[in-house]
Amino acid sequence: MRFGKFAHFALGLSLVLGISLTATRPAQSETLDSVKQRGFLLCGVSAGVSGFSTPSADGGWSGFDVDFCRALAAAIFDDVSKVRFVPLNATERYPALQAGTIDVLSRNSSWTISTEAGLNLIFAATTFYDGQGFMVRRSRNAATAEDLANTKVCVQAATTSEQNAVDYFKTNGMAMELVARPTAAEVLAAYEKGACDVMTSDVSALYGERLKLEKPDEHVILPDVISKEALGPVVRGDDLRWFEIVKWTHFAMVDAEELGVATNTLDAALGSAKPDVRRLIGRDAVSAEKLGLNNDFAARIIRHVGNYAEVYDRNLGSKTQLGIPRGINELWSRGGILYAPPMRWKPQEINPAGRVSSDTDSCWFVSATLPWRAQEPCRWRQHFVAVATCCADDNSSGPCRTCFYRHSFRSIASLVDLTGSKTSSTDRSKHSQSLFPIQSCHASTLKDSLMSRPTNREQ
Ligand SMILES: N[C@@H](CCC(=O)N[C@@H](CS)C(=O)NCC(=O)O)C(=O)O
Repeated sequence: MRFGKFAHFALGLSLVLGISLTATRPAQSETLDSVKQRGFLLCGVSAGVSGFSTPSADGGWSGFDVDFCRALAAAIFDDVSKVRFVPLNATERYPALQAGTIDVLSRNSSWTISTEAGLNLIFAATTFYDGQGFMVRRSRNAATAEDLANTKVCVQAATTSEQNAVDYFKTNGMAMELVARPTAAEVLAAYEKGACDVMTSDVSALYGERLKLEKPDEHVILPDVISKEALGPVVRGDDLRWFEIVKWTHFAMVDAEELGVATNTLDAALGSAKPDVRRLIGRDAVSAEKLGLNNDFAARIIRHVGNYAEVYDRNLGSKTQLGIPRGINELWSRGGILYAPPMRWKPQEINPAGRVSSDTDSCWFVSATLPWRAQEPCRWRQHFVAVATCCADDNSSGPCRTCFYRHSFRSIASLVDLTGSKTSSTDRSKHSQSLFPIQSCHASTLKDSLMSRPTNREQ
């Protein structure tokens, strides 16, 4: 019995018996287990949208959506070849995901409430912010979409584009006739042979489709963008762990771009002392193991596929035929809306009273509680924690050898060491056996704070 069916059964039973079920997150991802068992990922892509997913003559695939599948394979297997691509048109895509034919859908799919609420699927992230546009023959002399009244509009069936087009013409009191076709190739063929005056789709897809026309220059994409299309990977709604794996695969790529970690800088990053870089690439504590991934999953993605910018530039950027400007898909820090939470420790894992957190199996945390007044440069908090990776003092990323679970300064000193700011043994003895809170700020600030803290604060 699939977990989904079990969940429905359990929910039904609980309603009948009046028992309330507390939602708990399974420790393992059922999808991840079956991917690992099978030995490769099954990734649904579009049958052929330039820049996003394009099959080549030798059976290979390339594109932005395809690379996302490869990033997942890298995260799971450390091997990008361990993925099979399943081409799906708009009508086929969601049933294929629901039926388990694919593990994830990475196919220019727009995030909608009906997909999530109605089909029990979840969008894990927005990997490309798009919008719908129109393509017309240059000879038509249309300057804006308002010039498209009384036209025949070609669109792919079972897409958000179909509904948006109807809405747009209705809202603007313009007559139109919709010409819907099941595949992208049929839509383009209908447009090319004159079965319609206009072709409408996501702007990114229009750029690619235009290149397939015999004379691309004879066609223009109008400046109007009539909708918001948040495109991203989709998973089944019954496997939250898998959802998190897919989501953090995207976040890792965006974080990597933001931190300047790319394929050609990864080796340098592996020796970096910067805490946020070290966490990203799994040198310091992250909780990826909880998801069933290795802590270095982001490093694997960056090594084999690249960060977000590398993937964008390779498939869609100014050096490609498509040349789609980053626009709103630029990082938030550069004026776009691409924003990923950083990889860092969860406050919930902070334990009171200097006890080791429940996470003893991976030995990530050393914690301490102390009422402490605000003090610069680290703003001490009432309850804070010294967080230390358990892997030996030598910064190795190998298996756990030492768990720094004692609330002694030795643990703290080890933390300082591991964040790259070397602390001498003399420093250690000065502060031995003290228990005090530490905020996870920069290694340098942290060290200063440790060294300048008042003594005799034993709690
Ligand atoms: N983003 C829209 C449109 C997606 C879509 O299917 N667009 C067409 C535009 S050409 C496409 O990708 N077709 C490729 C195919 O069917 O393989 C949606 O999610 O409904």
